[in-house]
Amino acid sequence: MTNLSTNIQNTWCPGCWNFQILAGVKNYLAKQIKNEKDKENWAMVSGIGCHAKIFDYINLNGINSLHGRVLPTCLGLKVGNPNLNVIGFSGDGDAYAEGMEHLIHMARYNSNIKYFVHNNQVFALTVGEPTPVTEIGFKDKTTPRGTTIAPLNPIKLMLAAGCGFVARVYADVKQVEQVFDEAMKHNGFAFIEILQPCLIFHPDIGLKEKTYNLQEKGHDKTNYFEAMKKAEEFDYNKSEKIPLGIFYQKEKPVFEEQFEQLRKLKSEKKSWKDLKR
Ligand SMILES: Cc1ncc(C[n+]2csc(CCOP(=O)(O)OP(=O)(O)O)c2C)c(N)n1
Repeated sequence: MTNLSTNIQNTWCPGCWNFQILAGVKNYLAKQIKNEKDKENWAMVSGIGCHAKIFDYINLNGINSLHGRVLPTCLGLKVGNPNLNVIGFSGDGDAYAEGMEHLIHMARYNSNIKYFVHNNQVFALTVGEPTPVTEIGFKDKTTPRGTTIAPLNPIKLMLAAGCGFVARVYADVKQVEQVFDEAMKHNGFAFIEILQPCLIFHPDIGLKEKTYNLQEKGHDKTNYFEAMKKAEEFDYNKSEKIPLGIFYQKEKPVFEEQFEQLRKLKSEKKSWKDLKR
């Protein structure tokens, strides 16, 4: 057994749903990483925000990147060493505001990166301003009369952008561990949105009791149009039900597999540092 914990003091609020995400991720990693050598096969990247503190609480190599720049950092790691399992963590602000352009293009590029978005519907670390997925009517100090701008639907957006693995889970340790496992079996970019209410600035507005599992209802995850229909069910303002699970999965050409040099590095289990200049 290798130690995936760190001795850094955890500064998330007591009871924060991020603890569930942390536990789910660590549970999965603990099954894959048996010793210090195995750890060399993994790298993690986080953005900036409450979610990003996960970087401090998992004993893995990686980069605590800039706000909104998780995906280009992940891509750099992957291209530098295509043998690495690269996992990224963003908040909804990080992914859908500051990092939006990277998200859309990563869906197109389809690098084999697993990407978790901790969606608490606010910029939490900066004390609760609305993000692109905050519901209409939400009030904070910057929007005392309530937001009026319609939230976007990230699942629909990812489907439209060509993402080959589109999933949503609630911040529940088991759901996170399970979807991580499914995402790792997928060769390509995996987009995983995690509903992670913020206890202080955006508590659960009745979301959890509306959730149901797509796979338990026999959803065909290979059917793009069914996936779009399911994505429509939840729009943050007036949904009766919230689908969770894998909306869509389809293998597509993977970015790093399209370059001879990178294919060679992968088959020889090498990285750029092994190449002669
Ligand atoms: C380029 C840039 N813009 C703004 C900030 C300020 N900032 C730091 S954390 C943060 C909010 C992060 O929100 P989110 O990504 O949703 O993560 P959360 O804190 O909710 O987990 C912001 C706006 C920054 N650090 N860098």
